[in-house]
Amino acid sequence: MLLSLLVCATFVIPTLCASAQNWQKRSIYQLVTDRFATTDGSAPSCDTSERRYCNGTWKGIINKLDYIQRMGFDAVWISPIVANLEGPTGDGEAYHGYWTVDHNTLNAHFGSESDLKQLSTALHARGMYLMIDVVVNHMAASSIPPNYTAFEPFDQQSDFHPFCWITDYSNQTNVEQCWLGDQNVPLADMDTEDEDIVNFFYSWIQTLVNSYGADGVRIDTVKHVRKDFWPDFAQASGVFSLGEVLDGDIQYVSQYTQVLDSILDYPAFYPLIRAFTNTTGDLSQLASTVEAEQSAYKHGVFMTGAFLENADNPRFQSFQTDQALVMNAMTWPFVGDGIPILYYGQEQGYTGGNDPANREALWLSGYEENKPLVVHVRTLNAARKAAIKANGQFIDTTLKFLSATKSSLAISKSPMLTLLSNGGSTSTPSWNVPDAGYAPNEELIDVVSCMVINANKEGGVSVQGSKGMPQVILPVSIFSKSFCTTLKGDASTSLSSAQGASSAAGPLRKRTPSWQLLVTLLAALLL
Ligand code: ABC
Ligand code: CA
Repeated sequence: MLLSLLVCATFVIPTLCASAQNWQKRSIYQLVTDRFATTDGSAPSCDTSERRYCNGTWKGIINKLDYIQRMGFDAVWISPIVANLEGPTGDGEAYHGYWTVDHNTLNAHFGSESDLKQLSTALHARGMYLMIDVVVNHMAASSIPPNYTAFEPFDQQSDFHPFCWITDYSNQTNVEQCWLGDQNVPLADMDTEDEDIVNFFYSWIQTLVNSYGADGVRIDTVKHVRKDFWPDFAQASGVFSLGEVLDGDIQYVSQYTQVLDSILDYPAFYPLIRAFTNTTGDLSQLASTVEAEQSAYKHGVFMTGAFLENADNPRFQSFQTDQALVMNAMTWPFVGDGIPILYYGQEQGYTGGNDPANREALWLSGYEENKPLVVHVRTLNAARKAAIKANGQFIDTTLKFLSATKSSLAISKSPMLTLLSNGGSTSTPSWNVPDAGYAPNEELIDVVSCMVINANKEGGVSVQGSKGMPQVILPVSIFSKSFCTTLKGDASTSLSSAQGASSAAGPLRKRTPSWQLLVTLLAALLL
């Protein structure tokens, strides 16, 4: 682990001193600050194609933490926080936050220093973690050559690699030392070989994390900076690091598992999308990719951040809106070995395609909490927490594919058995999993449908799916039927009988669904 508890003790803002292991038990909600919530709760129009600021703020996030927490998330990844290029460019405004011009000042569009500190404090008060997104690789300009004097603190041309576009991704020197961006917004590539610059960034990240009480850092453009820059950077941050290595190649990505705590699971992302985008997709390719990752990455169980959507790729529903396929695909990040990450808006069924269309304002959804996908996310988070609580080894035991065909997967991560298929909502998939590992005749529940089923005499599972839906199966002893139906928003059952939540509050009366109780219940599962 790169984590240092000593640094943690010196934080200006009290943190939860999150270890990498603690992060692994978490579930992350990723949001674009400008698009998540406004300070006063208003819902201004926000045309993504205009690429302008839409007025989301850190205060706005504070006011909507209930919404995030009620889905069962216990960590929030916010978009980059420092001052960016101002004004319109040929590529729009810097509402996403990745166009740094001043490392030492916050982006005033999102609020004040005090607002960001309050966000951190509010998260910690709920036992939730804050992950900040940081960019080291480049600073953004609006011309070539850039007006270097606009940059802070690096205002000399010599602070940057000489201008050249990245043109050859097979040439690592080109990837590391040439520039990203385009003619409109060239991303001037920092000279991360220069000792002063390196030292600046090591001390900068320590100060940034300490000042705002961050519990983790998501690191941008990791593959664009030499690998040996990163271990000391991660160490200096003093917190958990999650790197973005945007590449589908396992061998390539695996090199970075040596230098950071975790990386985003891009190698599984591409086969995941292909598997569920239509009924002809191949689920066995997803399985073989994951098996290859398990053997290629450090320690075999190296941590990844598992995701279906993010700010750089078209949303899943821009390809496919069949809800059975959507729900199968959405299930994946929550039932595997990685830390589940959900990109805001996915739960509201957003359908935006390529950047900038995939950065819709969430306030336009009304933050509706009874939609099927919100319920699905709440269920998946609760199922994962119940499994973690029931099996002390859940996090450290790698998943196994008990069967993998083109159209179906049976994934075992004890005590959870997940059955996925890509036949779509008109299909009735069936699974026969003889070696599921349950006790003979054990009473089980599919937490997606809340149907109770029984293992057979050998502890195997034979079930038929309905309407192409995924099944996430747990023993009833850790996830009761009444708990399951409560999660769906059905208030007609009593919470008090929910196993796995025996210390939760008393019965919930008919037609009085209490989110407070549900939160208590989810919190009980967390502990
Ligand atoms: C803006 C506009 C876009 C326009 C673009 C040219 O300019 O909004 O509409 O298309 C930020 C903003 C973006 C902005 C960019 C550039 O800056 O968010 O809106 O785009 O100004 C990170 C962040 C990302 C951020 C930046 C920049 C970096 O997550 O949000 O973007 O700070 C590369 C980097 C990666 C970076 C990504 C945007 O570009 O490596 O870190 N993301 C190949 C390459 C990748 C490359 C990718 C996309 O193409 O290998 O390195 O990512 O260009 C797989 C292969 C992969 C392959 C993919 C496409 O296919 O295995 O290797 O990736 O099968
Ligand atoms: Ca670089």
